Amino acid sequence: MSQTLFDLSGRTALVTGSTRGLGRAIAEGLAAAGAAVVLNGTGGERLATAAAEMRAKGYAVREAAFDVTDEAAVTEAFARLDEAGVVVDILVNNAGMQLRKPMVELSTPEWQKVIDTNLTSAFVIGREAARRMIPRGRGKIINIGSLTSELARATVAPYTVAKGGIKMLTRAMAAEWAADGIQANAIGPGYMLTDMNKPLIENPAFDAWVKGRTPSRRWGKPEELIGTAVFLASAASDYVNGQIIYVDGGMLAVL
Ligand code: GCO
Repeated sequence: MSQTLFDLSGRTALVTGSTRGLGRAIAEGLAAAGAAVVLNGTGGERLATAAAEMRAKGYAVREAAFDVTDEAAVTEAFARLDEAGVVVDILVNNAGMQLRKPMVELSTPEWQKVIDTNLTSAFVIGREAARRMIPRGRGKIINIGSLTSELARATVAPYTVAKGGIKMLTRAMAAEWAADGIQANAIGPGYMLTDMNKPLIENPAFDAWVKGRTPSRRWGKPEELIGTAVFLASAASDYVNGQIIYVDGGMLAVL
């Protein structure tokens, strides 16, 4: 029973920003649970290498090179998947970026870029996916939130605003698409060991703060998101909708 509930065989998952970091870990986790995976990056060597590494592990992998902030490129990528007969059953809106700067020094284009990358892309790609999921009467959308979906941190204002938006976009998706058999949920990772967080990990004061502030007393590993991702991608979560599940070592639960 539990094996069938979490089995992703026969399903295809598109994971944005999946050449490295959290997206890569989630893509590998979904593949290990049986899904075929469409990896995404802006192209070039990193995407080809990630795909080759996953194929070497025996996983079914397709590459979709597109910039998540380029709407025309997104539409084209979906058209190419349609032509190839690839049905996206599971969408993970993971692609994201960080820009750490005090707000008084932040330019409007910088603000916009962070919002476009972390929030608007999830709407645009989610809409393309949902347009195809709705007629089929099923689909899974997993958005990647953050602790900053709930709490602010100085120097990351646009990221915080985007991730707060991700929480509400997830609810908006559930509100509009749940009746069509789509489950839209989010994962809120805590402080994770990723390239994006390298400057924080390498900063002794920040590292000490994370370890002191997190009840688990450590940073999270990207692969620690897999269980929640598989749950939200599988039949096990068919009546779970509009939720954000924090995988944060307990951080949001305590002061
Ligand atoms: C930061 C980090 C964030 C956090 C994440 C925690 O600057 O605060 O880059 O990305 O790791 O938001 O959920």
